[in-house]
Formats: sequence, C-alpha cells, structure tokens
Amino acid sequence: MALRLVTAGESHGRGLVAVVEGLPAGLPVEVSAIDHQLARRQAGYGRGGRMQIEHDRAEILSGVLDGRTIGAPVAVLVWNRDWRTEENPITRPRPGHADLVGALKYGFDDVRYALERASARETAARVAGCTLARLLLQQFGIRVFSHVISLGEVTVRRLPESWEAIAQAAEASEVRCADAEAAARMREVIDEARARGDTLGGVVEIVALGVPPGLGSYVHWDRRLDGRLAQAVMSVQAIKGVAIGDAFAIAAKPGSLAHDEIHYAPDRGFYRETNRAGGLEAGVTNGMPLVVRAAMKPLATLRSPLHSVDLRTLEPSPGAVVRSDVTTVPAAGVVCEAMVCLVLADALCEKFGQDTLQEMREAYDRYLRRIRWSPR
Ligand code: EPS
Repeated sequence: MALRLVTAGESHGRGLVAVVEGLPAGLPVEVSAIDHQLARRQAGYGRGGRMQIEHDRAEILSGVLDGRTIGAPVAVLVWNRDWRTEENPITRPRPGHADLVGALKYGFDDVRYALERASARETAARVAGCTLARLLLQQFGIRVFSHVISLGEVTVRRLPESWEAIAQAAEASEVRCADAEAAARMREVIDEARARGDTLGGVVEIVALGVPPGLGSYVHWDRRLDGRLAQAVMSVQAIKGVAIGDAFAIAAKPGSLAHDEIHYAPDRGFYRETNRAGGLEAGVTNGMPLVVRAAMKPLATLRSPLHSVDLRTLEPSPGAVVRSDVTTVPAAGVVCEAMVCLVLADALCEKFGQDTLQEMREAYDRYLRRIRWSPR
C-alpha cells in the first residue's frame, strides 16, 4: 500500500485525528477543502441531534508547510464539541451495532466502550484524511462524486443524462438524490420512519471521472483494484454490500449482453460505448468512469428498540435507545467517496511514484502519451 490512512478518536472523546502517509511533496493543500468535505458529510435530511451540535472543522497539525505537503505524514484534527467524561453505563446491546460483539471480544461490562469507537462519528476523520487523497486526484483531473440511488423502498427512476448533471443535482438535493421526484418521496419515507421510531438504509453510487486506464493490477489477488475498492467501501460503518458497475444485474445476463465492446479512434484512443463493467476489467481501470455501489443497512439505534438481553441480568430486555439519526444514507455517500478517493490515490501513487507531485505528473503525462488516452 503506497498511501495509508489511520484514524483515532471516539464519538464523545475530545476529538478525532486522521494521519495520511505517502502523499508526494508539493501537493497544494487548503484546509477549507477539508472543511468543505466535512460539511458535506454532516448534511442530509434524516440526520439527528448530533449534527446540530457539531460544526466540524479541520486543523492540520503536520506535513503541510506554506500550503504544500512536504512528503511527511499529514495529521488532521477534528475536535468534538459533544465530548463527555462520565456517563451511565449501557448494558442493553442494540442488535446490529458493535455493542454485543465489542463487549464479548474486549471484555467490557459497559457497551459504551465498544460503541464509542465503532460509532460512525469516526467517518469525520476518514473524510478529513481522505480529502488529501481527493486533492491529489484533482491534480490529475480525477473527480469523485456520489448520489443516492435508493433510500428505504424508494428508488430513482429518472436521472439526468450526464454524470455532470447527476453530480450537480445530487449536490443540490437534501437527500443527495438526483431524481427530484424520488428525492421528494425519500423525504416522506424518512418522516414516516421518524414518526415510527424506525430507521432506513439505502444504496449510494460513487462515481470517479477522469480515471486513466491501468490503475490496479490483475497479477495478484491483493493488487486487484475492484477488491481494494470493495474492502475500503465495505469498511464504512453499516455498509453491507458493494458492487462494481451493474454487477448484480449482469449476473442474470448472457455474455453477449454483459461486456463493453472495444472501439478505437485516433483522437480518443481505445474507448467503449457502454460501461457495464463500471470502469474495471480484471481488477484494472479501463478508462471508463469508475462506478461503485454500496448498500447501507438501516441504522441500528431504534427509538422503538428490538429485543435484546441485559448484560448484567441476562434477562430479556429491549436494546438501548441513544440519540441517533433516522438515516445517514446521504452522508454515507460522502464517506464512500472519501474511501474511493483513498484507494484511487493509492493506486495512482503506486503507478506514477509518490516522492514529488512534479515527478508523478511527468510519469503520468508520459504514460498517457504512450497509451494515447485522454479523459472525457
Ligand atoms: C454520527 C455521530 C453519532 C450518530 C451517528 C453518526 O453521534 P451520536 O452518537 O453522538 O448521536 O449521530 O452514528 C450512528 C448512527 C452510529 O450508529 O454510530 C456522525 O458524526 O456521523
């Protein structure tokens, strides 16, 4: 792995830290770019009380001098406003959260010790750290965005024609959905779920434009970019499924309808008219937009809780009720974007070097000339 991210911090600890290691020297970094991504993560209809409290802002602690990286690890800090030192113990594990598995694994009597770190609050640190990866990708004309394609039982029907228009419409939507009719319906089902004390999941699509062919490799299982993307996106809290392109729909089709035929034009190099593969063949990017879908389960904290067992008494008892959101599917899109940025930036460093931005750019330009590819 050329580019690494580690995070530290608990949901109600003092703050969250992200350390990104492996960035080339010379990458321009503005903290406002990180704050912008943090704000996108905090938004979305269906969020709960915590987002009223937090106004996430990043502080860069290391690795950036005079607005540029110096090849050293970059540490980014996000303070928690809502931090607490003493709380009553929670002993009624919520089905679907880390509560019980964490208590069993680490020997806790109080499931807070598990939920504090397992909480999706940690994704603020991921988004902060991965913005550095996003900035690197931007230097190479690579753009990553996402949109919600289903929330609860509501699925998009009519999407704008171009990726650009989808990205814009999603950005303007409170549920990050580019189909206005579906978005309105999503808001309604969120309201209904809130009224029932229930939660909702959904599916987000993450798209990367301008990705050159040749990132990743087929030579060994852990170099395949599809596998690396799946691992990174699946690691986002509450994500239970990841697909590349039309994966599940293609499984039902004959081969004659499942692949993307190859064309060549002198001004374009090799290209495809379709993108069923979602931009990846044999674990290697093929120059088409990279399309990753992620399925998020409904949040585990229910105001009308499910059956559980009290760890103290071992008696039947409803799961604990703590403050939470009705849905974080829109936010999950932003977090999954961050993870896709990390994996793509890692693959870019692997292929083009990572000591200086200038050297990466030279290697990149030389490569594009050789394969005669230009982004469109
Ligand atoms: C979240 C912060 C959390 C939750 C949510 C996401 O804050 P708190 O637990 O203080 O309300 O709102 O986390 C979960 C839903 C979860 O199950 O962990 C955030 O910053 O995104």
